Amino acid sequence: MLTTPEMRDQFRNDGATVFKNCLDEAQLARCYDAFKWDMANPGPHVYRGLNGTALETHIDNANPEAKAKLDELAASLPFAQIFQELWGSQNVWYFAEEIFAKEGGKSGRGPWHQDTANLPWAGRHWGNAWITFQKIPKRNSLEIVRGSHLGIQYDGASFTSADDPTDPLYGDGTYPRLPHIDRDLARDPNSWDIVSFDINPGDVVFLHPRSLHGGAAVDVDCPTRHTLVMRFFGDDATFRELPTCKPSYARVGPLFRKEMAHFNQGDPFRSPIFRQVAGV
Ligand SMILES: O=C(O)CCC(=O)C(=O)O
Ligand SMILES: [Fe+2]
Repeated sequence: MLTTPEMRDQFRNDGATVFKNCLDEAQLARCYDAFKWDMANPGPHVYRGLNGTALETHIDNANPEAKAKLDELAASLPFAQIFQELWGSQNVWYFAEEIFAKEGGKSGRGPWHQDTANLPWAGRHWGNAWITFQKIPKRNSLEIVRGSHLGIQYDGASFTSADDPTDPLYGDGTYPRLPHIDRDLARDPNSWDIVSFDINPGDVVFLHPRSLHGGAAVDVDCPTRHTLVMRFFGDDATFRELPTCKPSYARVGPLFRKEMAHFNQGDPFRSPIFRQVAGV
C-alpha cells in the first residue's frame, strides 16, 4: 500500500488528505513542464472572469491541445494506485487537468466552491490531485471545509465577482446559494471547520471535488503559487444532470460537451475519451 489508514480515513471522512513526498523530483518536473506548457498555450476554456480584479488568477481547464501529454502523465504517476486505495475502487480513469497560477503576491483568495456545481458528477469515487510547485504555508494553501463532500450541494460561484464570492453560477433555484464562508470566518474563526496543509514541493493534496474548497490568497511572504490539478474517477462515479439555464453549462457542464451529450441521469460515468489508468 502507498497510503496509510489515516490518509484513507481523512479522505473518506474529511474529503481531503495530504500525501507528503508523493512525487519525486523527476515526476514533479514533468508535472511542472505540463503546467508551464498550459500557461504558455491557453486553451479554449481559459478563464479570464477575474482578470483586473483583486482575485486575478490564471485558470485554465482541460486544454485539448495538452490532452495526449496529460493522459500519458496521468498514467505514469502513482495517482492511479493512490486513488484505488483512497476510494476502494478497482478501476481508475483520468478526467483532465486544471491549472491555477497566483503571482505577484497580490491575488486574493479564490471563491469557495464545489467542483460538482460546474461538472456533472455524482458518486464517491472522484478525486483531485492538487500539485503545487512552491513551498506554501497553510495560510496560503488550499482550504477545505471538513466533511463537506457529504453535505449540501450548493450553487456554484460565478467567479466573476471579486466583491461577492457567493455570486451564483446558475441562480435559478436548483441549488441553494453558497454560504459566505470568508465573512463567517472573519466574524468567528470557529464558524467553519477548515482543513489545510503546509506544502513542500512533492507533497500532493488529494481532495474530493464535491467538498467546499478554495485557494487562499498569496501575499508578500508567499508571492507565487503555481498549481496543477489532475482529476480522476473510479467505479462509483455517475453522471448527474446540471441545470439548463446557462447555455454553456446546460446539463453536462462546460467541458467535453459532445462526449457527454449521450449521458442520462445516473449513468455510470464511462467514455472512451477518458483514459483508464488502473483496473481491468
Ligand atoms: O488551487 C486553487 O486555487 C483552487 C483549486 C481548486 O479549485 C481545485 O482543485 O478544484
Ligand atoms: Fe475546485
